[in-house]
Amino acid sequence: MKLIHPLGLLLLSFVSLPCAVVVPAVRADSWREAKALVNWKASLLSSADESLGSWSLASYTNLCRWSGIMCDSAGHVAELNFGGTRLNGTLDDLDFSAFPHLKKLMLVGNGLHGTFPPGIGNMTSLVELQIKNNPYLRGAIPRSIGQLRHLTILNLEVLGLDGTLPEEIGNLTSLKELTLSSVSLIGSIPHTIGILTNLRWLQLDDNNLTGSIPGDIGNMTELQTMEFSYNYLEGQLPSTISHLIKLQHLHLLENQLGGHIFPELGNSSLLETIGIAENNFSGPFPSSICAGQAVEIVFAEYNGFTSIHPQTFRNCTTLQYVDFTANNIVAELRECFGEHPGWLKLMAFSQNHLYGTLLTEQGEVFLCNSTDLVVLDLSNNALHGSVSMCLSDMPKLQFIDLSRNTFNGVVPFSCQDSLNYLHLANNHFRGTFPLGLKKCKSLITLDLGGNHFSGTIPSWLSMSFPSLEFLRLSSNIFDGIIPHEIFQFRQLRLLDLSKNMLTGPIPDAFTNFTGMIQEQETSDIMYIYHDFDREVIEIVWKNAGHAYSLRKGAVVGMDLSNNFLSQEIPNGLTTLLGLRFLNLSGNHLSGPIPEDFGNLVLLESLDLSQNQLSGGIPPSFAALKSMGVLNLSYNGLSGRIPTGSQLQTFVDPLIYSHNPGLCGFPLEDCVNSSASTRNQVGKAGDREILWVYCFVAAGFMFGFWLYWGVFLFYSETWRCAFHQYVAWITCKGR
Ligand SMILES: *[C@@H]1O[C@H](CO)[C@@H](O)[C@H](O)[C@H]1NC(C)=O
Ligand SMILES: *[C@@H]1O[C@H](CO)[C@@H](O)[C@H](O)[C@H]1NC(C)=O
Ligand SMILES: *[C@@H]1O[C@H](CO)[C@@H](O)[C@H](O)[C@H]1NC(C)=O
Ligand SMILES: *[C@@H]1O[C@H](CO)[C@@H](O)[C@H](O)[C@H]1NC(C)=O
Ligand SMILES: *[C@@H]1O[C@H](CO)[C@@H](O)[C@H](O)[C@H]1NC(C)=O
Ligand SMILES: *[C@@H]1O[C@H](CO)[C@@H](O)[C@H](O)[C@H]1NC(C)=O
Ligand SMILES: *[C@@H]1O[C@H](CO)[C@@H](O)[C@H](O)[C@H]1NC(C)=O
Ligand SMILES: *[C@@H]1O[C@H](CO)[C@@H](O)[C@H](O)[C@H]1NC(C)=O
Ligand SMILES: *[C@@H]1O[C@H](CO)[C@@H](O)[C@H](O)[C@H]1NC(C)=O
Ligand SMILES: *[C@@H]1O[C@H](CO)[C@@H](O)[C@H](O)[C@H]1NC(C)=O
Ligand SMILES: *[C@@H]1O[C@H](CO)[C@@H](O)[C@H](O)[C@H]1NC(C)=O
Ligand SMILES: CC(=O)N[C@H]1CO[C@H](CO)[C@@H](O)[C@@H]1O
Repeated sequence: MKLIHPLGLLLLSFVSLPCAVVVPAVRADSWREAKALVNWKASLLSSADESLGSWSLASYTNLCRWSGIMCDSAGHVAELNFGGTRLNGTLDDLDFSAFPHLKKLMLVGNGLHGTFPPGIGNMTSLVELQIKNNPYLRGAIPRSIGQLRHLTILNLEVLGLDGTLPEEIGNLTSLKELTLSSVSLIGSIPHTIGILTNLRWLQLDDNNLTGSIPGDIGNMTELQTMEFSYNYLEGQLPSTISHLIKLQHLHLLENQLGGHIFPELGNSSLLETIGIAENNFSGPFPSSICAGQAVEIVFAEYNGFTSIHPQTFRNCTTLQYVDFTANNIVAELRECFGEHPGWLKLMAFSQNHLYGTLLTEQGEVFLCNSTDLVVLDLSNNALHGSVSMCLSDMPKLQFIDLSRNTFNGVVPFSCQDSLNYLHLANNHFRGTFPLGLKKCKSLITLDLGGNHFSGTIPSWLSMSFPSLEFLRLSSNIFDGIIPHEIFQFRQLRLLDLSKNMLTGPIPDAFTNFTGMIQEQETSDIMYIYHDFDREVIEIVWKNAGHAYSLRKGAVVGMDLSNNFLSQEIPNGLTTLLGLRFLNLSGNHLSGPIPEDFGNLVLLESLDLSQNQLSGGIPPSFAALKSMGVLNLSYNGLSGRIPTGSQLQTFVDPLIYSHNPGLCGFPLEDCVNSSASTRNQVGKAGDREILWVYCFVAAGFMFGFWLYWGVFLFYSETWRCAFHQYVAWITCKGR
């Protein structure tokens, strides 16, 4: 190739003689550009060849038609665009200085490795530089980047860099968009960033940036979006941010920022989003936050705010999403939101100290005007009083969590088809199972645990809630039997009826109970809004309570403990192969443990303690390879504890205690104990012993009647004769 080229150039120069002044100059540039590209191509691994097939020096006059290349009107390479092309190599052999006219360079998802090339600063005409999704591209952003004075868009995302953001970034005074997301930047944000007064978009999220946000940031008066989330930024928010009168979106989620928020933050009449969640902000939340009348989103969860001024949200007609979960806010509910807050798709104030009731002084529910409400989370506060009907008038409501307050009275409300999650746990609700819920056809979770509900568990639940996955009715005073229809839920994966007063057998009707048959790896729970993931349910397994995120998906379990359930453990239970935990402790269950228990290979926690189970531990127990917690104590079990690698890890003899007939590791060895010989004989042996006892008893009865019957029923002479006969035998024996 190299040999052909001068000849070709010579030939071409002759042919196009009239244009000899201009064209050879362009051709010479083309030659240089083509050569740089072909040299680079040669350095790439073979897999790149196909996509760059058109690149060859022989066709350098066609350079502008090579794949990934666009030329300007003068025929210079103006754009290199390798979106999605697998290049599989480094940028080391690309001569950047060969492209003095390049305006745009795009390298997206190319499998590039090696280091970020300093030579990139030679492309001094660049207007747009985007290098994205090349996670093995290492090194640092070079200082030479400051030479790209015409750059208006710099977009580096998902790269494996580890350097700081160089001060020279401040030289790029034409920049309008600067995105450096997920590129592992370390160090602090250079104050020179404040020089970029034309910048509209500044995104530095998901890096390892430390230090404080420089006050110079207030000089960037064109800024509309500031995204610094997911870093380690600390210190106070500089008050100069209030100079950013065009700011619309402020995202500072998950940093270590602290102190008070200055009141002027709300002055901007364009500010829509305030994302300050998961920091260490404290003090009162500024009352003027809505002064600009544009705020739609306030994500302030997981901070240390102590109060919300009563006026704060009253005039916030634009507000839609408000999340103050897990702060220290002490406030009266209605004082905080006004009598009729019309906003809100999302209202999340869980884990604060809100007090008061949901009712207004006129006895109306203060929330009734919020017909757009999607999420209402007031759990873990100090609210009281009754809960009203109007929740059923909210056609978009998907999530209600009022758990862990002191609400009382009956649950009068019904719901719309929209409702997926209903959490009313740990309050003082009473009355029978709320009939109004019959209409909640779309429920995925129903948690009524820890209240004073009474009466029977209705048989219509599985009919009315066809999509239910999580049902928790524990710690109430439900009585009566467990209706067999409970096992007609097709998607149920958590059933917790523990700590009630249920009687009768566990129904053996599992054929339609398909939700527990399979392992549930992931959850198909949809996000209600972008990252709201507070769908939590309290479960007890492995002897401890957990606030379990439904999003984790994997939990499949049944807890029927602490009731008055009787009769045998149904065999059908052993078909629920997805079970991760099963707790039947504290009932009156009797009979043997089903032989096929070993089928439940995913079982991690099994508690059958405090029942009247008898017989042996089935040998199939040795197959329960996932088991981490086992408790069989306080039963009437007997025989040898099966051996199996997993069972050998249960060294605590207390899990078998109060079963007088059990032996083997970790209890006493079966061979030496008297219990063992009897047990090894097994059931047949037991039957023999029973026969022996019967014969002995029968023999005794026979003898008894033979002796005393004579006295009772026969004549005096016979009695005497009999006595003499016995005496004679006795004497003769001596
Ligand atoms: C890149 O090249 C290496 C080494 O030849 C090869 O193992 C790898 O599969 C290639 N990757 C791609 C995405 O082509
Ligand atoms: C290109 O950039 C490198 C590194 O910044 C530099 O050493 C080299 O002199 C530059 N070449 C040209 C032709 O500008
Ligand atoms: C960034 O922080 C994460 C987590 O702290 C760490 O694993 C990673 O190595 C850090 N990256 C750099 C480039 O320092
Ligand atoms: C920002 O503005 C202030 C006050 O006008 C000035 O003192 C400071 O040097 C500026 N910062 C930058 C980085 O331009
Ligand atoms: C910003 O708001 C505060 C009160 O919230 C007000 O006193 C101040 O004048 C406002 N500043 C500007 C520049 O609008
Ligand atoms: C959070 O702020 C408080 C003071 O408001 C301070 O005592 C505490 O150390 C801070 N925590 C962190 C992790 O910075
Ligand atoms: C709320 O709006 C009313 C009526 O427009 C006004 O009188 C009041 O001052 C406003 N309150 C706040 C805190 O802005
Ligand atoms: C809210 O609802 C009440 C009655 O339910 C009504 O009187 C009031 O006008 C409504 N307010 C708004 C702002 O819609
Ligand atoms: C399973 O569901 C079918 C159809 O709904 C029903 O006919 C059948 O009786 C159910 N079986 C059990 C054991 O509940
Ligand atoms: C079974 O439930 C009881 C309470 O009903 C609880 O105390 C026990 O720890 C649970 N067992 C396991 C293994 O979690
Ligand atoms: C087993 O269950 C009994 C009764 O339910 C309980 O008292 C005991 O603490 C439990 N033991 C273990 C080791 O979990
Ligand atoms: C020409 C120019 O503005 N150069 C500046 C580039 O950035 C560095 C570091 O901030 C400055 O020292 C230069 O003056």
